[in-house]
Formats: sequence, structure tokens, C-alpha cells
Amino acid sequence: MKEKLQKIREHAMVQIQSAENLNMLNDVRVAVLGKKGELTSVLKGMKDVAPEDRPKVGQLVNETREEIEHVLEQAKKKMEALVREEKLKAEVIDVTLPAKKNQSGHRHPNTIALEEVERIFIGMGYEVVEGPEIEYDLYNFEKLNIPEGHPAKDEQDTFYINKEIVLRTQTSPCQARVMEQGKLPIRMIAPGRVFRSDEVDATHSPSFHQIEGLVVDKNITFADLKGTLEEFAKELFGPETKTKFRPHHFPFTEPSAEVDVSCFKCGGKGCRFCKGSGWIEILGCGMVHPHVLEMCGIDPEQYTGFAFGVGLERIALLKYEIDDMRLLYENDIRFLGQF
Ligand code: 2NM
Repeated sequence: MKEKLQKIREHAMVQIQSAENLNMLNDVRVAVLGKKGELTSVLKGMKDVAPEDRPKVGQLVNETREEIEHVLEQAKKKMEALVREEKLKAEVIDVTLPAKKNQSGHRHPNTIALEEVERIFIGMGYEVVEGPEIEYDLYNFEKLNIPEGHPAKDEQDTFYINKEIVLRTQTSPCQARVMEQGKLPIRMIAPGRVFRSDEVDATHSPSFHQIEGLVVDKNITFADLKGTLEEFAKELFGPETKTKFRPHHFPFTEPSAEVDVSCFKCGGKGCRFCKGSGWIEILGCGMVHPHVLEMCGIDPEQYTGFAFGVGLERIALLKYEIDDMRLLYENDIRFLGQF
């Protein structure tokens, strides 16, 4: 009996040693200590042992059982530790790796500039009005005091669909349409895409964007025009910004002016940015020509108005110190990602 137990014990030890995983260890337990296990069957055979020997044999079986149980438990713990370690190795996370960046887009610099201009004028009580990009000659030219034969109507500069229809060369046709509706007073800006038959270079494109403004009411004077555009320039380029109105000519306004702002880079001393002059041209403006009011159904004896036009790309180029307009249209992510 002693030998038999010895054999069971040794066999169990070898089996435990060679077990490669937790399942195999469990198989050993079942085979030795389980209900039909080797050691269990020894216990069951106790009835054949002489009564006087039973306590001794019983003790021996129990000792063997305890020993095997202990070794099994140790082996199980070791195996579990090994499994855990391998799992940790396999699932290792390198917290020093750079994180995956969220590639979220953002507004185009043109849009940022547009919304900035809109914000300023909405703050002064203006409405934002849009209109068609394909326009009647009537609204694009005729009602804006640009008659047949005027150099602005040159086929060299305008995309004609036919004799009556053009790609709008400015957004003022929107304003002619609003004036024609006859609801006064008017305080509006008309942003949008315009078209001119220009060659592409650093400052020209056959398609670009304008924001034109119009105010029509009783007693509107050049002082209102100046105050409004001075305020606009200060909001857009900073509170220190000075403005200068230079006489100019536009067919739809009289008198007309071009507006320069003091260079926001050098403060007006003169630098590379303003080409040494201290001033930067930003827009055109004037008092709406009485002819224009009349042609749009407004009595110029009762009402006066001022209007202005800003190039959106010009504002974006200035604001972000971009030196070539083409960059705004190429959609190169390396460029656009900077704004
Ligand atoms: C400019 C310059 C000066 C202008 C005029 C009008 C309208 F519809 F009232 F006649 N809208 N915009 C205007 C005036 C535009 O752009 C440089």
C-alpha cells in the first residue's frame, strides 16, 4: 500500500511538472484527486485493509493527498502568474507614443474674413442679402449707371452669356434689386462671388468675392459714410487704425472715394508690408448717384444713400499676410491648415 501511494505520488509529480497549461493541471487534479481519481480509489479500497492498519494507511493517504494538493496549488499559482505576465506583454500600451490626432477641418480663410466683416456690419444693424451670380445686364450695368458703350461693359472684362445676361461683375445688382422693392430705409451688405475676365496672377482671378454695402435713408450724408467706414476699419484692423479718403471715380456713386487704412504692421511709419507708404488701400465707396436711385425707383429728392465695395480676398490676404491670392484657391491642406 505504501508503495502504491508512493507510485501515485511520483506519477502525479511528473504529471504536474509536465503540465503546459491550467487545463492540463486541472486534468491531473481530476485524475488523482477527483471522484474517480487514483487516490480516491485507494481510499475506497480501505475496506480491504485490516482494521488495525486503517488509521496508519488513512494517515498516509491523507498526507499524500495534502502533498499533491499543495504542489498542485503551487503549480497553479505559478502558471497563472505566467499567463498574466504574457497577457501583459501582449497587451502592452506605449503611453509615450504620439496620440492619433483628430483631423477636424475648419473654415477657409475667405470664410473667416467674410464672417468677420458680416459680424461688424450686422452689429451696426445691416442685413445680409444674397442674389444671383448670373445676372441681367439691366441689373449688373444699366441700373447702376453703366450704360451701353461704357468701358466697364467691355467684353474683354465681362463674361457674357448673351447680350442680356452676364456673370455678375459686382454684387451691386443685389442692391439694385433691393432698392427696386421700395422698402425704405435700406441698410444692407451683399457678399458673394463675382466674375471678371482677368488673367490669373498674385492679385487677380477670373472669379473672386466682394462685399458691397448700401445705406439709403433720408438725410444720409458723406459724414455717415465716413463714420461708418472708419468704424469698420477700426473693428477689422484694430482701434488705432486711421483712415484716409482719396477722391476717385465710380459710375454708380458721386462723389466717390477710395479708402486707405494706416498700415497695421508699422502703424503708418512705412514698412515692407505697405511698400513704404504707411497706407493700405482697402475699399471703394461713395454717395449713391441720383441716377441710380431714380432708375431703381427711389426719389433722389427725398432720399440719399452711400455705398461701398470691399474685395473679400484682399481682406483675407491682408489679415493673414498672404502674398499670393492663388494660395486661397489651390486647396492645399498644408496651406489651409495654418489658419
Ligand atoms: C464700390 C465702390 C463704390 C456700390 C454702389 C452700389 C449701388 F448699388 F448702390 F449703386 N453698390 N455698391 C459701390 C460704390 C461699390 O465697389 C468698389
